[in-house]
Amino acid sequence: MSGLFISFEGGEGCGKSTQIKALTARLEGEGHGVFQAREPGGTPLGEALRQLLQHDAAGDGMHPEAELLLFAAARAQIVREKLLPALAAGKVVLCDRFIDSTTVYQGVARGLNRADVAAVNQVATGGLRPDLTILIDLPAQTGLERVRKRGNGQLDRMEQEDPAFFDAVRQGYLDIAKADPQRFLVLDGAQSIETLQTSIWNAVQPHLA
Ligand code: Z5A
Repeated sequence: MSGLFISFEGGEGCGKSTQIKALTARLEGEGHGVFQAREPGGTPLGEALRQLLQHDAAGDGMHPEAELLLFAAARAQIVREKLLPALAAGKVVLCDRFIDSTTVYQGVARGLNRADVAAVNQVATGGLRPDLTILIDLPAQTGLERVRKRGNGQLDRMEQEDPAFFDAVRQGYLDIAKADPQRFLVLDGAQSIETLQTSIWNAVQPHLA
């Protein structure tokens, strides 16, 4: 595998998509091939699972264990169908959410057994791990307000969780980042879009050498 794998993590509305777009433009401007992905989604199967996880009535009353396995199924597909081929072709893969979302949302916030979540992540990825993970940290309320302002007022299934759930997500991310400082770059998402762009570029550049 010769490409570079960068994942973006954080709570709702923290600015991942905005930064992925800016980083893609910069990388492509410098002649790098880029492959953008988002989770759940990015393949026909993954997009169908996304719809089921977030919106379809068939997902009402979904048990946390079922949710875990559906996110994992979407990941198993995108890893093999898209990410591994892109990395093999030498591309920079920018992924909006990856294994850490599962660790934090299903493991920490939903309270599923952490060893089980890690085992499911392992099956889904076949061991693929990001070279760099950019965690954009933001108070949950600020991110949710951004999403509400941006959107059509309709919240998906997870966006309707109570504030304690999102506070647990934020703390969960900070805890796993602290435990793996080699892989994680933690940024304050309340900074301007441009300041964040500069910090991300400074962190990515050494990996391109
Ligand atoms: N999930 C899970 O539970 N388990 C898993 O394994 C996986 C996912 C993979 C996916 O949500 C949901 O699935 C997510 C976790 C769960 N649920 N929750 N809650 P999604 O894909 O629909 O959305 P998201 O990833 O949570 O976030 P998002 O809505 O795509 O937001 P974002 O990409 O982080 O932010 P943005 O779109 O770049 O910015 C949001 C707005 O803020 C926008 O209007 C920007 O212009 C503005 N913005 C961006 N940056 C700034 C700064 N720096 N200042 C001010 N305003 C800004």
